[in-house]
Amino acid sequence: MKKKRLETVARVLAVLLLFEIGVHAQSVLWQENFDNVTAPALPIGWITDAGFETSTSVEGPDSGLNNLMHKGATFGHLDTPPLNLSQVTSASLVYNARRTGSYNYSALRILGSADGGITFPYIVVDAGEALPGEDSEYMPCSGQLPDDLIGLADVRFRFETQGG
Ligand SMILES: [Ca+2]
Repeated sequence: MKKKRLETVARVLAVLLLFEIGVHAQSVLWQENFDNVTAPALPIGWITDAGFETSTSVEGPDSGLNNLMHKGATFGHLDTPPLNLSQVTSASLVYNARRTGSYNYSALRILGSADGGITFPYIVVDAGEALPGEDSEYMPCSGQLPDDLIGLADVRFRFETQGG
């Protein structure tokens, strides 16, 4: 019985937090800091399978108190609103992330959709590179957008996690 309770505590501590997600070309094309909604609500246009919510539990540097959170050992995904990349020739997805020690650094990957979120066949940031190797600190993460997403008018990104 005692052991089971310890496992539960470890899972509650498994937290992934993201703030200031943006797409950058030579300038910032799009950005979200999650500060214009009240936790646990997501901003308009973001779609999750209930695995993600916003939280004020750990403030991010220079991004206000509210941030995106995934907690626990469950699978989950979160899709961004549609983005218009028709005017760009190259771009990167840039974000800051923090994880607790029990949330595996390879649990998250970021996928891209060229059809408005119906399918996500493109890897933007692969598992093992989408979260900081070091836990308990916010760190910048990024991925170059694959050529197949450049110049399209209806692109979405999916944060897909196996949980911690
Ligand atoms: Ca924020």
